[in-house]
Amino acid sequence: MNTLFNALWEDYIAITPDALAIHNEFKKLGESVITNDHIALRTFNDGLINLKHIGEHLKQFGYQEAGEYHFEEKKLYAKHFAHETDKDAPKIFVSELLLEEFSSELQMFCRGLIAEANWSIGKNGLQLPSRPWGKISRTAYEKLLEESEYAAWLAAFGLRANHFTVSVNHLSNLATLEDVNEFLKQKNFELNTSGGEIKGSEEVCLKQSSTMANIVDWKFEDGTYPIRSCFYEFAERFAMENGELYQGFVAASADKIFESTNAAA
Ligand code: OOG
Ligand code: NI
Repeated sequence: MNTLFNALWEDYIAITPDALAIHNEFKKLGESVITNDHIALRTFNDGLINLKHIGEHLKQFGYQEAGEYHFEEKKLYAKHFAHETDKDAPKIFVSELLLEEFSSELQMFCRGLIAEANWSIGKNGLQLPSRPWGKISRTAYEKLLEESEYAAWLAAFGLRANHFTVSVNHLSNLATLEDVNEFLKQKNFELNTSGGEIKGSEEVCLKQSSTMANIVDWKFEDGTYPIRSCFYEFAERFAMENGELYQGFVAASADKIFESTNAAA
């Protein structure tokens, strides 16, 4: 399991300089261990990369299904997976794009990528992280953006950690999510303000915030262009009536977190 998270982290920080910079700022504050609440993956609802197959792949690392979520407007379905025995292991949030709800043009394009993925997975098995298809063109990316920011991101980046999430409960020098946000703003990191800087509340037992994804130079079939890559998230969990910390997600908040990769205005 640690090998999986190490590989995902290395791949993630290579294209998310803000995450590494914030991680290092926390270390400077005296946080010796930074605990991850969860990471997230994105995929299409078809072929060997669909949510069901990813879920099966995660079983070998000791993960099992622990909750499901619907996002009607964004046309997504998601599940989260939790480790069977290790309570401190990061949860894994996996969403998939509901292809049949989009134009036939988008479907045709994405099913082409899925065909490439099926071929590569048939040969080498499912790898995380990976983009089991080739570079797309800038025109294809722009076309996808018109219908779904998520589809454009997924086609460009593939199966990789879309974000890591710091567990605020485990920090010793910043007590609340509000403190974390103040600290980040002081250091000039850009926060996602969709739905407010803080998504969720103590009532729903989960408060979350995130940076806006970094803008990185990304290689397309026809050249290199700056686009938003990945973001860093911060989560503070609260106790339920039975006294235990809530371990699920909140769809209304997640809906806004997805927008952390939206194209720069
Ligand atoms: C996932 C967004 C949802 C959360 O913590 O609610 C999420 C994504 O952007 O792929 O991570
Ligand atoms: Ni998240």
